[in-house]
Amino acid sequence: MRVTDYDDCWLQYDAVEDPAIRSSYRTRCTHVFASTEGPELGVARDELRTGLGGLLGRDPHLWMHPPRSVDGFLAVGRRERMAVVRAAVDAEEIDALHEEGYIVRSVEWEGKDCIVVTAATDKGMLYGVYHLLRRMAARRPLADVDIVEEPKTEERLVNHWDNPFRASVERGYAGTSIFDWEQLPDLRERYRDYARLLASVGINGIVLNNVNTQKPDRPGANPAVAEMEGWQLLRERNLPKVAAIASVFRRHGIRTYLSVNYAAPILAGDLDTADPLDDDVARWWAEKADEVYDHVSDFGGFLVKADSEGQPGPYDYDRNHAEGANLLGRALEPHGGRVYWRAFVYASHKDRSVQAYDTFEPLDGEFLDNVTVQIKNGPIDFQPREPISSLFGSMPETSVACELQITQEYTGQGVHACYHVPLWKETLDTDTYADGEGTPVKDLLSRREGRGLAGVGNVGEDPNWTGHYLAQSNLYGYGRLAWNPDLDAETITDEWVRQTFGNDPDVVEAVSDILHDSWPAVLDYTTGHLGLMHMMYNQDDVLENHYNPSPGEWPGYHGASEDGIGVDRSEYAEQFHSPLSERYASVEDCPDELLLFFHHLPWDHELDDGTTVVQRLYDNCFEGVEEVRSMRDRWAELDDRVDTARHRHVAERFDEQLAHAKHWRDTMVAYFYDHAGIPDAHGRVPRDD
Ligand code: GCV
Repeated sequence: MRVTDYDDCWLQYDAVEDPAIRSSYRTRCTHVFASTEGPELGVARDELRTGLGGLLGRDPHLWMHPPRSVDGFLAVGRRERMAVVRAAVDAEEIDALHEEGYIVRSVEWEGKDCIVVTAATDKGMLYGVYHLLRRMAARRPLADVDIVEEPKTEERLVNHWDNPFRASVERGYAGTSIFDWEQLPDLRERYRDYARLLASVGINGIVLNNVNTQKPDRPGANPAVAEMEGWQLLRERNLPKVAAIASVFRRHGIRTYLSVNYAAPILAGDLDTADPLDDDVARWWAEKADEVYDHVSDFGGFLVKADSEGQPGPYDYDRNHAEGANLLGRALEPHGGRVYWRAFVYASHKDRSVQAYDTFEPLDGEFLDNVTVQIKNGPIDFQPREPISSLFGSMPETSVACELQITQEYTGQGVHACYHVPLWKETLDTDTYADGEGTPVKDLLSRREGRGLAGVGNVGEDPNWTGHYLAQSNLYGYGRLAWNPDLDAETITDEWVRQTFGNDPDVVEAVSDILHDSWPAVLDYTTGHLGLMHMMYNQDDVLENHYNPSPGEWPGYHGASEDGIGVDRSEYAEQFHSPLSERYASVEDCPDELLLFFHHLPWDHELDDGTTVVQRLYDNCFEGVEEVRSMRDRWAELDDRVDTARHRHVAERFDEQLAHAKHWRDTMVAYFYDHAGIPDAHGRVPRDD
């Protein structure tokens, strides 16, 4: 049975308690003069009705003309249509504004205290309305507000790894997929609410289905499942379903995309090849694109995982990835569509880290303008921490997007608290030196069509959307960072906590601190905080995959042996621009947190502070558990400040996380001791329990 009673996440709109703030808000926002023309403005009006109704503690009055006999009002509309907007905003300001930008400004007009929200487009106004509501949720003043805001990136996508028809979500920890393909084109209320959540943080694209569009051909794979996989969405009979979902997201300023299978001409068509240089194949894709756009006129485009983990690709025909991607680019080009072509390609290569660069860097300049190469933040696979991908800054002639993982595949899944925003900030702020000093990753993603961010989504059918309540912060934070990668983590955290848990200063401080301590804790007990990779259990098709510790399983990733630990990835270091390449290649200069990613070092190698490698690993694993204990205790203290249901939910998970962190610690320290044979200086290892 589908759940219908679910959470509002950060769109709670709790009533303002402070009388002075409430009165100021009521003066300016009880009466709303809002345009009605476009679909996005309809959404904006609905959101204002809900949001202001909650915040003001009474229903707002919505007007089709400026209200008279009132002390003030909120105006949402175009400058050319509203005198009050003209009084607040110059024409040149609107002309200079990005099409998704907006202005929120207070103005005195005909003796009334007014706020205007305006933009060059309806979508911009919708974003402006969400900004205003966010500000009110944080109880910030409206009397002298003057905000001119534009996104820093053009493409801000959420990628769903949802498997249509099976309703499962690959690496999803929040229940089954929210997309009910059996019932579509019938729509669910949940689609609208999800679209609201995404639009409120500025997401403008959604990929509906998993990049794995076909069950890999491997022993144990269930052949019956292949009949129900995502490649089928391209079939004519399924396109009305796609169109129905797209109609909901469109109203919220979000374009719909599909993951497609490279062999679709064979699977969904009747060709016997998918060779990108074959004329029939090109014709098939062009006709398929026409068909898709007949159903979804503003369709965003295709996302492709090719030649990776069992998915087909151009290598099957001895073609390269530019030839592969451009085939789809040409088909989408007449419709204004875009191909997101993933750089996550690896196979039979001695070290996975170098392969994306080896594959794609030589192809720089060969991709069509409407092809974006989508690059994971790091070279391995969403580990708790990785260096940036060396492809950032190495493809100046190519549109690139950074793929981040919102879902917590390797960071505790649905159980552990792990706030990813600081992790993402680290990636986005890292200087690539591509154009000399001062070329951080985020600048390579900014303000050019086809560049931006893609986040692997974390929502599912759970009533709270994300499985773990605190994981809502990752969805929120992703959206906010995608809109503006310059935002600092603290600002994003503060916004989220206030909107989600209210403005009690003790709660804001405690929850913010917990979130900020959560990633370092996970790093400590899952990696020893020295850059180890893939210490997780790693058997496909089992629930605990990538959750439990299993360091002995894939030693190639972390290099533990009798003589030391870590992997010599000097070849990877060479792929960076100077001075990053030298910094990573040098044991002395490499930052501690990446040391064992780049170097194989003796267990007794001394770090800067005189601690040995093995001792630091022990210390950090123990420290990680204490950090979780502290987070759990701080959360427990909020029991009379947070509502019972949410408090209990998070408290239970902290109990589970603490037990699991101990399991991680004990497994890891035993493993290190087994290889190093060096006891802990504090007598904690070997353990006698
Ligand atoms: C969608 C990792 C994950 C897979 C995922 C893959 C990818 O290997 O474990 O579940 O597949 O990355 O990003 O394509």
